Amino acid sequence: MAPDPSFAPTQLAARAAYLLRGNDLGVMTTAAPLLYPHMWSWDAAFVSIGLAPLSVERAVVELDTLLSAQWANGMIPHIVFASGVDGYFPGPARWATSALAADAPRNRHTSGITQPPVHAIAVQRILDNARTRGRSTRAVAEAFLDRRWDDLVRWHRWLAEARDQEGHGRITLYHGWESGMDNSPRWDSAYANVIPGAVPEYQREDNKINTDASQRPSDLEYDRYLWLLEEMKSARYDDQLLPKVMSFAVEDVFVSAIFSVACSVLAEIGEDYKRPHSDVRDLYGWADRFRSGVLETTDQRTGAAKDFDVKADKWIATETVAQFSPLLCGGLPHDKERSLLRLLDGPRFCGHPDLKYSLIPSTSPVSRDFRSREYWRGPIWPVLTWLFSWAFARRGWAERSTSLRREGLRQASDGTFAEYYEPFTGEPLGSMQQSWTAAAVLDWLG
Ligand code: 9WN
Repeated sequence: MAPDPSFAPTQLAARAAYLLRGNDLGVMTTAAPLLYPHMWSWDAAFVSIGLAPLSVERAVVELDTLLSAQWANGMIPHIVFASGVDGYFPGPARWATSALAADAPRNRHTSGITQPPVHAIAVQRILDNARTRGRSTRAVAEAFLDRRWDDLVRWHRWLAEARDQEGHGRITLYHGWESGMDNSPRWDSAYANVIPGAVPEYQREDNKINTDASQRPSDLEYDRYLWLLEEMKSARYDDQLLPKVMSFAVEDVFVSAIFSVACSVLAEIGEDYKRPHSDVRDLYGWADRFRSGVLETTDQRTGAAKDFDVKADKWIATETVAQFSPLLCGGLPHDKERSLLRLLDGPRFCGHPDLKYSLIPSTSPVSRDFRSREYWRGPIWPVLTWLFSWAFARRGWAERSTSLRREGLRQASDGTFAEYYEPFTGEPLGSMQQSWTAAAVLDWLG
């Protein structure tokens, strides 16, 4: 058998840069060339992190494009559609946001849901990169912050208000796609209560591009995804009506932890760049509220976090990466945090003896929900590796951060820039040439 190809760091970085260039449509980078030919919200944030070491100017353009599609209520939509590009379903006609939603932008086509709020992290990485450059590049980054500060705060305010109407300190999602982990076992019980009504006829595009059915969600899952769109459309995407009409509503602990840390990051930027005190105060307030919301979900013994099914009024405990949410935002008492780190290092996750790389699988290999190749039910996502390695560095855990980076780079050295990887064999799965995988590599190697 031929040995696996393995690219040296400089070659790998060059290929990653070349990939992002290839996926660049001008002012937006597609999430992937075939499977995802538009701009996705959290993908765009990660893409700008990868672009920053190459060109701060281009990284800023990416976030500007995304923010120019922000809704009037403050929501950053999960997809900004590239003009005149087909090949993804559901597209603009199915979402019909321009026609139905009072808050949707008039000059751009977007979806009607949101995605995890990692954008402040991207802004911080852009500013970090800019500080190492000359004056004109620093000025570009600072002008971006001047131009977009209010939009970024509006985005966070919308999450804190419209998506936590009860003040639990946890973000409510009305669609599994909003979690970014579409068909994770985390959502199985909540989806079981989504009974699709008359879903208008549709044709999937994703399974024409990725023809291996074991790697993508099933048709029944798609019926449910599409039914939720019909429910949202019946409420004209109105924030106040969604809690009443939606048959899927969950408090996502992972998104809540990301939100908490993103609020802290944005508040720190606000302090450094002398933004209004009231904004900084609100941001720190949300960081605390959502950190408490995350901590409230944790298991007494292990420190593992849970999601909450709002419709069924019950906690959802699954053996997935979401258990480790408190490690992102911090705040666990010392002994509980040590237990959670032991769980992370142990045989149920990174220490599983059969893993090819010591990385965090999306679902624990020992869970009965585990599927080694199936979307969000087992494979390893490089972008999540990046997120944890960034968070661990922020927490001051240099060794842990370096170890994730090292293993993440070993996994990515096959040069496919796959969307996700089979945990035992390291086989690249899903879309190849995925932009955020290249971005993670560029940040690691930058
Ligand atoms: C639906 C683009 C996106 C990611 C998500 C990932 C997948 C879309 C899909 O691709 O979701 O939004 O069609 O499967 O789950 O995290 O942002 O890369």
